Amino acid sequence: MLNKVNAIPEVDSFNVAMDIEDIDYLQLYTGNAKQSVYYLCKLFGFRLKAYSGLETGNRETCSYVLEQGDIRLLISSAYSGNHPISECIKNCGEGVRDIAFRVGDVEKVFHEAVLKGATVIQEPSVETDEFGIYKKAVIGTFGSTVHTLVESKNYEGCFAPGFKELHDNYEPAFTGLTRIDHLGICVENMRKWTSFYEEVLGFSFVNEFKKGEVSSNNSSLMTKVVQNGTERVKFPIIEPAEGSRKSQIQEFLDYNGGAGVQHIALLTDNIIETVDTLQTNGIDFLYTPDAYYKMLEERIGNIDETIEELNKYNILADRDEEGYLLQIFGYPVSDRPTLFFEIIQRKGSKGFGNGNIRALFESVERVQEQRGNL
Ligand code: TYF
Ligand code: FE
Repeated sequence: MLNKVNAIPEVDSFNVAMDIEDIDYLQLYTGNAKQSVYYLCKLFGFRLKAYSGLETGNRETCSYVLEQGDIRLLISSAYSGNHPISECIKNCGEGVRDIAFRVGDVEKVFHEAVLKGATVIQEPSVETDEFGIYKKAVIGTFGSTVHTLVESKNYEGCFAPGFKELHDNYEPAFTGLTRIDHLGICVENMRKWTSFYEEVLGFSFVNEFKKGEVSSNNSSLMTKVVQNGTERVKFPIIEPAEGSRKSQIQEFLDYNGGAGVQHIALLTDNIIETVDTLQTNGIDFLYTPDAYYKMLEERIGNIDETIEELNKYNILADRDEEGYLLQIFGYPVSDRPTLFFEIIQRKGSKGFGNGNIRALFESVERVQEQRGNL
């Protein structure tokens, strides 16, 4: 009876997984936000929308809001070495530290998640300015990653209170990236974190690949995909499995100082045009040997693209009962072999290209050999 003020009525009928609508933004911590913004705009075709920093009265951190299609990135740096952002970069390097969810009701999602065992990082708060009401709360997840819960349905500003509208004049080439398809998450313990998303946030389980099903001759992984109620948030949770060599999953964990977002998979409606533009802009993708394409026709059957064009661009293809998908993997975006981008186009398939893991691991092993990380 003592905590009556905090009691949330009708919590039982509240569906957390449905109230989490989508990823609102991904926040990346970087040592030099200004230059990361330049890279993401010029090479990947993002556009600058908003800014917070010294010029807007923010004495602690600077953040740039980048957008493309439904994708929103928040690129942040700190002005001092003892700020948590600087500490985080020291330990984990540059990467995704916040997967913010757009929710219908912050208080309800927060209380439900905390009731089921989520760590509290920041209690629900309300900020108001001339553009409306912005509510948020923060809970912890794998590694040093967090989920900010954002309720902005009554907010009309460019991003959040404290941000001012700011535009770039980079005029990047159109790359055609439309939304975040999924985030590949590397963890030490797959069961622990799939259970977290299932139990704490009500996510459901999509599919699973065990050790040996997805491996090269030398390295291996286990993965299980979880998704939210609207099926807009999809997380393949990946754990390294024993192999004779260090897998790229273990390499990620070593250099990231533990669990984290390993790849951001971005969706396009035309992967050939997207990859062509990204390559012209100067982005390198993993190489796939010709032998892969010799066997591809048999594996993939009839597709709209020619094997020759896929081969030319190093694009991988995979088929399941519902259709096929095309995907390609980039190199890590910073010097530590951690975060990278995947580009993906779906033609019916709702899978994640597990038929390509062998080819992928073999390409990565060639690069790992150069890094001395086998
Ligand atoms: O997200 C996925 O599951 C696929 C496959 O290091 C994958 O993109 C898994 C692990 C990995 C790279 C890709
Ligand atoms: Fe992926």
